[in-house]
Amino acid sequence: MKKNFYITTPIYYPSAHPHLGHAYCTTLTDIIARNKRMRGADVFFLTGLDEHGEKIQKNAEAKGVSPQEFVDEVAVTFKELWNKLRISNNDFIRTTEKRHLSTVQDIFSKFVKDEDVYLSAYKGWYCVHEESYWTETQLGPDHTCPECGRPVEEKKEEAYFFSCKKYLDDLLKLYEENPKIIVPVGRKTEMINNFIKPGLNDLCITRTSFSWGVPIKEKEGHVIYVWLDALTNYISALGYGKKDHSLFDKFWGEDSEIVHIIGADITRFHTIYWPMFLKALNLREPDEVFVHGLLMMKDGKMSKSKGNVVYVEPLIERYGVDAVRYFLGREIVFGQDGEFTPEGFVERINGDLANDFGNLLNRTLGMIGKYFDGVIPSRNEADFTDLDRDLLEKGRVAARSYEVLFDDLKVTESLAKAMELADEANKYIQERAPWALAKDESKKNELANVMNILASILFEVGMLLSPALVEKSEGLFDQLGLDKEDRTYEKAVSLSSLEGTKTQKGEPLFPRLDVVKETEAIKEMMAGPKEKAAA
Ligand code: ME8
Repeated sequence: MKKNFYITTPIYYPSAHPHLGHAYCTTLTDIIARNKRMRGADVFFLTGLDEHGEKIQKNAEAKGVSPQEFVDEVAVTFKELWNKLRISNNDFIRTTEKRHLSTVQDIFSKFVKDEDVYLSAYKGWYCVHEESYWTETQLGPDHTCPECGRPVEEKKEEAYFFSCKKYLDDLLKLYEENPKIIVPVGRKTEMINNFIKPGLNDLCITRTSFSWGVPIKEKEGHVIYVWLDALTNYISALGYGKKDHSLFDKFWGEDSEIVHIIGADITRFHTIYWPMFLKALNLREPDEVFVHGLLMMKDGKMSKSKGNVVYVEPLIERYGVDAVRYFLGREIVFGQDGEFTPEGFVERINGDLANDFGNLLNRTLGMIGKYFDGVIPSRNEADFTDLDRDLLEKGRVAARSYEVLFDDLKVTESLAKAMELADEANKYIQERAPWALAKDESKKNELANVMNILASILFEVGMLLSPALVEKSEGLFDQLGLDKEDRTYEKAVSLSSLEGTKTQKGEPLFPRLDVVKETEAIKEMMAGPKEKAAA
């Protein structure tokens, strides 16, 4: 693990209230950022909004407000949601900010000077919704957008183009040399087969038919076409090209690990054009572009335009932020598409959090209370049995696998690993049967060992889950009676003895949900008037 770690989400379009799909990407990125911080990395986590473009301009017109007023209003809803979800981003970039705008203009000017761009005319099939031009061969049936299925329109206008041909060899070399540049690898094959093999066209990077964008200095009437504007956020936020570029030097330098987390819908822009722009700027590429899957509903991708979105606020209100965060991290394998269902949500919370995790906590603290007046007893290795040694060893192995999995961005598997350890500890309770040991005075030492080991394992499980369970992990540490300064990753995974600590058994952290009632409640949220639910 490198010391400096830079991680980003896509910058979302503030075209409407954010939904669970946006929350999915931001939460997963947050879980990774928190994991790396907890393990000692110096992390910079960026998210933000992509505020220009024809779609935003049209939405604002429809609402009778200026585009700036429109995005200002929606920006608040994104920021509020990230607060509610306890997102720990270090910065929030908006592409209408001056710090970003001037960087985009400077980059375009450099491209002009270096002859990376040229003026021409663009003729093609354009999808207003996706803000993408498509070639004839890429179109869906009856001239529809291959991404969203809407009809496309034929357009011709004067435009600047970025010369992709100039950087194609570099891109292919990058694909060869860095297997992580597109993860999962299947997405790379898609890029090669769908876009590169058919012949990569140069990329249109200015437009003249709408005005809501970054104006270029070189020619009246041209604004930067969204993707050059949007992708630049990853470096403008760090101060690239500015007087104070210390953050840029630190987090875009060779000593930094750079990871972009994106959804499958925007892979092309991040893994073809972005590396080319960076090459043209003589800048290093990211280490990894991780493509997560999409949250689907029974009728397809969750999206505002399909009218099937699930809003996050009512879920947080009813089940708490950690239930939502844990569900998102654990239920849908990071990197694959997944379906949101009310049943899946309730089962996941009950099965993992109320049963496995909650039971371990309640039983352990209950027994420490009953047998040792709530004070964690000491351990005596001379009286260890194989089962004791075995559980401690499993705890050590779990921490190591968890780290390897996390560094591979296998977030779902890492959380599952932590939960497996909770399962092991529950099994251990059954096998060691402390209630039987308690009846035998000669087994007092063994009973103390069991309780001591369980407390250490519980501490570890809580720590491993803490990037997802940001509030309840603290609740668990409170109940274990740990001082604030002792709540460190190193201490937790060292599994050292917590003897003498006074535990404070409290309310169950995750009460069991009534399956029928809660499934209905979530269905109600999904069916209810959407705007009201989101308000
Ligand atoms: O594409 N499931 O913005 P956007 C999972 N501004 N993730 C989803 C999702 C779903 N149903 N719906 C959206 C843009 N997302 C550009 C990005 S980046 C330089 C510019 C997430 O508002 C997913 O991460 O359409 C997807 O890539 C992103 O939101 C797209 O957000």
